[in-house]
Amino acid sequence: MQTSRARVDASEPEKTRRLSERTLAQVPGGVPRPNYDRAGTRIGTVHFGPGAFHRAHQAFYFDRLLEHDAHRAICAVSLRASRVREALQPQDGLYTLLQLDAAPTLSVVGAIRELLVAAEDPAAVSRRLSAPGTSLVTMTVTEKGYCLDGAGGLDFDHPDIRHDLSRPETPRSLIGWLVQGLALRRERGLAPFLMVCCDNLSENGAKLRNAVLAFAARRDHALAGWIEAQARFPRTMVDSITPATDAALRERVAQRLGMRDEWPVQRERFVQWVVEETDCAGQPDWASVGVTMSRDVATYERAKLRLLNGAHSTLAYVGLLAGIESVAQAVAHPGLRAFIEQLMEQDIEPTLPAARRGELAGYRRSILRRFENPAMRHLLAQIAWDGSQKLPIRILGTMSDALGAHRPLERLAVPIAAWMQFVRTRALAGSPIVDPLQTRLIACGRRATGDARHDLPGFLELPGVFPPDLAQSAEFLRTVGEAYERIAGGGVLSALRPD
Ligand code: CS2
Repeated sequence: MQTSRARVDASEPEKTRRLSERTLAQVPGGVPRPNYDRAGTRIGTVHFGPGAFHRAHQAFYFDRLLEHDAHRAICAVSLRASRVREALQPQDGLYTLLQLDAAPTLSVVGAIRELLVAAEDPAAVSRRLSAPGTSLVTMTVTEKGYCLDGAGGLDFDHPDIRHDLSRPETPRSLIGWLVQGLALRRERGLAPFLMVCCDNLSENGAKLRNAVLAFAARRDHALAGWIEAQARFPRTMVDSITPATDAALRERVAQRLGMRDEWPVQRERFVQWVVEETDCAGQPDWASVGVTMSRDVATYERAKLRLLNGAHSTLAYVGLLAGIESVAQAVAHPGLRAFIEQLMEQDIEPTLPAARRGELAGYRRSILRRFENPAMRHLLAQIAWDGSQKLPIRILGTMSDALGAHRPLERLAVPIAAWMQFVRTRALAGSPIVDPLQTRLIACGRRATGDARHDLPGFLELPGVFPPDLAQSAEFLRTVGEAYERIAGGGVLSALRPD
């Protein structure tokens, strides 16, 4: 990245001054900034999907790593959209992170040294992926970015996957890019990079591995064999609540810095990253910056996805139907609070591995405290995005386990029914639904009448959402149908109370 080292003109008005290498020295003394020589760092990591979560989470850890390992700087690659590059390139990759709690703190993060948009400059992305210095590829492309089908395998009918198989050198999908990068490294006699999925998928490492191998096998069997033998895809659990950037944050940061930052990010102070230990050479010293290395990521991951994310999605759909705006407001609502506590304790926790049962009550309480954070305005509407992709991981897996163990489904059915009613309400109001299945969801919602027998089949036929064990279960249909009709008839809060 080109950085301008010209002196700052002292007369430059504060309003127009912008965060960059050139103005970094003007950042007020109390705001921590990169504690290393940025110009002396080297790119060792390619990250796909540099949204707010990546910048608030992984890049924060890597900023610390760079203090003692200069070869870990990040090349941030957006697959299509150029907004992040447009905001951060003029800032030489610098941005601010606000940590929200009773005493909020601001810091400048410098780990991103290069910003690329794959659709605009595929050659540059290929160069980075095949560079000898690149040892790590990380990603946060959200659930839908992996192009998986309902069974968790690669969806060969996905338009991006079809495109990438016909034009493998200029891919559109993450999976296409990973395989292209690996193919180039193999040709050049380089070892594969370590691939670290940082999305909220269950068994994220294995799903990524299967998708990469399936795609590679369609391209070239020898390549697939090489990846299978040599590449590693550790499983991870990532956690930090990251409300989307809004005008209030930009203004707050500008006031404190005395200069503009086009895209600051914010998160709660709590941050956690658990990475599976693998035998791959050349890894960063994860533990030195607070990453937990574990051979048992499954336990952390399942507890987090089901308890935190499951509760989040429940609060989102139930809360929005009740006219509530934020997570903190939702957990302050007495009826909703009691419901979510019961759901977590009585319905979700029994499906989690017994080994950690003793710790679950404390974990549940800590999650609820995090949701209450008065310094954070985390909009339920943000969590409600992509329900068709999130609910299978966050709630439906718990329901399958509960069904298998002959445990009750009544409470677990409520978030599913609330999601269907949320879709119906938005579709009838002509409001957009942010979801890769948006067109089908709007059609389902428009046809819906409020009668479960009429409406449920349309939802159950959505591709890749409802696993067969649930879609064919009379108990599942009964409990979701009853919750759905109670919401339609008496409002969402009536579905939370026991009969
Ligand atoms: C949230 C998550 O937006 C959502 O769907 O549930 O982003 C959640 O805040 C994070 O997973 C917390 O680590």
